[in-house]
Amino acid sequence: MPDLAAVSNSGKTFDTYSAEFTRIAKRWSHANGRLYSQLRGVSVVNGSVQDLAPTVKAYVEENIDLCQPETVHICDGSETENNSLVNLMVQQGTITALPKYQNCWLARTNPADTARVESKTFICTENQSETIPTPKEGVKGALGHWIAPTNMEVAVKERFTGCMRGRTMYVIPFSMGPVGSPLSKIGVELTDSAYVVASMRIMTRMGQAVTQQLAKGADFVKCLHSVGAPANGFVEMPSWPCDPERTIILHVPKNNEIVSYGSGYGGNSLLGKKCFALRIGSTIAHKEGWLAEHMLILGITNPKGQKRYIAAAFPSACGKTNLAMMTPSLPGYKVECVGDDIAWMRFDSSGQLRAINPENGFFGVAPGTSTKSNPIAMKTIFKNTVFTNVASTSDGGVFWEGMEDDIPQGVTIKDWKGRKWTSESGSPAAHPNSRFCTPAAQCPIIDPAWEDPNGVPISAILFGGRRPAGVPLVYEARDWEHGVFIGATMRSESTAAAEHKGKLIMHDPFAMRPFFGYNFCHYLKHWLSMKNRSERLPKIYHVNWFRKGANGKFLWPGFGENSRVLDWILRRLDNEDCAMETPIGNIPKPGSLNLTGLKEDVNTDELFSIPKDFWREEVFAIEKYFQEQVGLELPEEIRQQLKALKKRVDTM
Ligand code: OXD
Ligand code: MN
Repeated sequence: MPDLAAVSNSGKTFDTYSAEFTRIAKRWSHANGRLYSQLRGVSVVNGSVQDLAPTVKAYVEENIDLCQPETVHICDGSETENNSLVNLMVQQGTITALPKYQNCWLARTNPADTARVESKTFICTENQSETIPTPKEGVKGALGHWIAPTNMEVAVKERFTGCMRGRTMYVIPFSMGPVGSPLSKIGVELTDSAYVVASMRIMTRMGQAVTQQLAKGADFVKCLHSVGAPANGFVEMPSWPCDPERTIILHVPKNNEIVSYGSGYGGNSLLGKKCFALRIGSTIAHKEGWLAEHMLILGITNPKGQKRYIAAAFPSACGKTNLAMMTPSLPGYKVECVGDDIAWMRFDSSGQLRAINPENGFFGVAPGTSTKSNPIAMKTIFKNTVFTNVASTSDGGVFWEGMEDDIPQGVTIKDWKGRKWTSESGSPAAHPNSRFCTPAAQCPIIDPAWEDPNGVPISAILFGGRRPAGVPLVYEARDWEHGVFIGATMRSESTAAAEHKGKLIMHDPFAMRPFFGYNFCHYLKHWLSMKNRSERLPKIYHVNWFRKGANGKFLWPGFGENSRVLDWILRRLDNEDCAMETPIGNIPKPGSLNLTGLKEDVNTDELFSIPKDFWREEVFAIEKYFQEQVGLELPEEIRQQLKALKKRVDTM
């Protein structure tokens, strides 16, 4: 409430007092028994303006002026708030109930808005070289996109002016990481999408507790988001307004600021995830001396009861969620999940690398998730979950490729566009990038320390990708520098997580190619510099579950059997003499990978072979990539690593 006493004590006449009172009374009204106020003349329909820190209030006001919403809703993160947003979305046709499960919802997006749009994602810095290395003349840069500040200003004005007219601006205070942890960071997202609010409530710690941290003066990352419609024109699908033609995702590291327009989908709109936790996060980490990475974090306990934590970077849709929730096939092993997508890691004062999962939920790729591939995910996702672009079943449930065995007889299916679907339809039932958005705390194997404010101690880092040919199941880096080189030279088959078509083998250094917040070469130097921070650096490995044999079939069964690879890694961490040197790194000595009880025959010779021709081409591809994308900026240590690999491969 405004301070009326201050008004009455200000020595004004009764008339001015009464006029002022009327003005204040107009600004404040009672509705549903709650006090509502205004900001910049716009009604605040939920939450209290007085709870907002002055810096947050100023940020909201500035964007009210720009976006011109009809109302403002300050999110408190409560269940009541969530229920009313869910009701609103049901009325608008954005989501429908899935009565087969408890509190689960299905959203269908505009088919033009189904994935991250890497081509429309930019980092804004004064100089291009802060954002991306300078590619060779005539070559298109593939390590991010730069935008100049003046161009960004024009792009924002053009798109955001009046974009929320007639609608509500939601103010979402959120924390990446447990509220109050020294490793966590705060953000405030302004959005015109109720779907985004409901999803951010799952994916982040959101609402009142964060507002309180902000009131204590905590810094925050500014996140502005609009679906861009209907105020800006014709909407083809009113239940999922968006503006795909003009979608743009902008990041300003200097101001810790994110601006996203035109898409309501996933990483484009849930700004805590890729935009904050990775792109802006990596720039903050660079400044502050830590690492913000596209990595899962898992805890693994061996049969002796010894527990270790591992972080692993795989490109999008390459099985991070499956590994993070693995059910080990090796007896006596236990895996527990800390996170499935992002790790924030820093060395503590004793030189131990510690990691937190900054997220609060899983935004997992649905197709391929099944009782066989990931039974733990299947036990996690059927309550309190928002599914997007999966298929629906006549008994009020969901379906996607991989769930064939879970569909009762007689049940019919509608595909992600709502059309009748059968296995003969000739198109997938669920969109290949369809997702479940589900609270992490529901995971039956969530690690007891997953919210430890100090993070969990990391013993090993894994890099990996989908490599159908030439790359063995596992190899170990010779040392930290070699490990950084392995991360820098990661390649993987493209997936549906972004807008790429076809199955290309793409360079995806550190699985961060779409998520670097600053120049890749500076990022490499930052990783290399970590070796000066500790004498207890984690060991680094490369894994590949996806190698195919001459018959075109996978050589390795994957999933729970990957525990055999983790077992070998853990034994290496215990300095067991179970590795042998090869030109690319150390692989298991023959017979040292525990294959006892494996149900199918595995051709280990083929699985671990290192074909000279393949590796010559690999070295050539890496050399070309560095020459074209990075040129002289490539750190000397990486250049030397490449030279040494080439020599080792040539003399194979
Ligand atoms: C994701 C991605 O959504 O990497 O996690 O695309
Ligand atoms: Mn990801």
